[in-house]
Amino acid sequence: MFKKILVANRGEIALRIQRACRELGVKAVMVYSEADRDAKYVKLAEEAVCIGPATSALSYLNMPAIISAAEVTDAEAIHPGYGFLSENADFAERVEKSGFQFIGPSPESIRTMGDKVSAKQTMIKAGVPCVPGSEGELPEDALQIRRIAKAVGYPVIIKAAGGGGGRGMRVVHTEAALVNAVQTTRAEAGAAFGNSAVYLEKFLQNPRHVEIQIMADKFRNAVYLGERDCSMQRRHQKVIEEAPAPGIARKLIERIGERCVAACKKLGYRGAGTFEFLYENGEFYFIEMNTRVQVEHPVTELVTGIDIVKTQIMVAAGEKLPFTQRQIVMRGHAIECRINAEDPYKFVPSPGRVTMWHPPGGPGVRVDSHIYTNYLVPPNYDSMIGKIIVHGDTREQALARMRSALGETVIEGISTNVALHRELMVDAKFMGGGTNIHYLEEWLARHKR
Ligand code: MV4
Repeated sequence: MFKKILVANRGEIALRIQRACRELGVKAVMVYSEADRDAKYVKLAEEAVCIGPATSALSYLNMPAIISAAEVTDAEAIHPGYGFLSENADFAERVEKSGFQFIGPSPESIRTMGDKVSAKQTMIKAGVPCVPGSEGELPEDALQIRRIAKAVGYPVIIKAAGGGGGRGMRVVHTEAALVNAVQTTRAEAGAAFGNSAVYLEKFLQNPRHVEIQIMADKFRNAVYLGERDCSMQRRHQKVIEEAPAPGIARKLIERIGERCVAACKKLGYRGAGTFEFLYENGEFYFIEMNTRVQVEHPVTELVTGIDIVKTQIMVAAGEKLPFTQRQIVMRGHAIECRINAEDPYKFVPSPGRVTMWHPPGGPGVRVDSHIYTNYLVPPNYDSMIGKIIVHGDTREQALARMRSALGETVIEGISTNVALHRELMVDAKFMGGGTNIHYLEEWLARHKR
């Protein structure tokens, strides 16, 4: 096991990784920007290094500053968390070339999955079901583009190979609009991602977003840790996640999970990973793979009892996966509410001083947050200030525990979305389970204030 690792992130995930290190007996070096000097995990750290000013580009995205911090503190490995440099293949490569272990997959795996065309081609070859579409990048020729779209059937969606997470996409309903849409998406993609390659898929109108968590070691052992339903989202920002996905047959999850595991083994993938699928009419369609730990990993931890962050560190250190697929048992139901510092109606960020923080507690309640009473939420970063996660024997019990937890939660001094969560937890459709990716935005339109 490593003696010391460097945590190249901030906020709740920095605290989460620090906690995993403490449990493993690994020293954690925290890095921080000038805006995060007073962060809880910095105060709690045995070692912390300032890596630059508040602006992310000069601190949390500053590769030389982070690698230097690892050098001066004698860390052996770097955990990138999520966001920032976590899916940057060049960073992973520079970390390894500097003699550190990157806590994540190989730069090659990150690069393959970062290009959505190569990711999809890899999954098709590995037997993972994908959305029907252009096999690979779209050609230049207008006639050929029309032929592909006609074969797939309208509506279709044009996506940038360099995009992902909802960036660089365009839905096309008619042949008349097709070639123009392809040209526009290409131009935007070239400007935004430095890669003008685009691909085409059948556009699914009312899918759910269901993802499979996998873990793999350096010896081609891989397991899946069940699924998460992340359909409750607004503008591609997830708001509520849960595990398992309501109403999907276990047999089907097992079949898809086994396909994901087979793909990981074929690829020689290591570390944590997430296969994102659209689920519609009883079928799974792969869309993207994330090569990092995800915000919503705690719901999987609660239903499996497995510590995903600890396991990431163990497999990066060269240990074998400490469990087999047969040993993984899913128990009960978990729900996560993301708590954001934002205006509850306009959704604009609401940074500032937290004058009072009273977190919820009790059986089956987990709070992952770095905030404290008197903490100043900086305006420079994502507005998520923490997560409330609950576990129960059934979905109904988890919902009841979440209602109770949200009822206890006090955050004063800033605006948050806690009241929105309270309303959603008593919404009849959400309580029924299985709402699709459009449900939250439709709900918000109905409840306009
Ligand atoms: C799609 C789709 C419908 N059909 N692909 C958006 C984020 C990116 N990961 C992929 N996205 C979508 N791809 C096909 N072929 C609908 C979406 C989509 C979406 C997906 C997951 C969660 C929320 C979403 C919101 C809008 C659109």
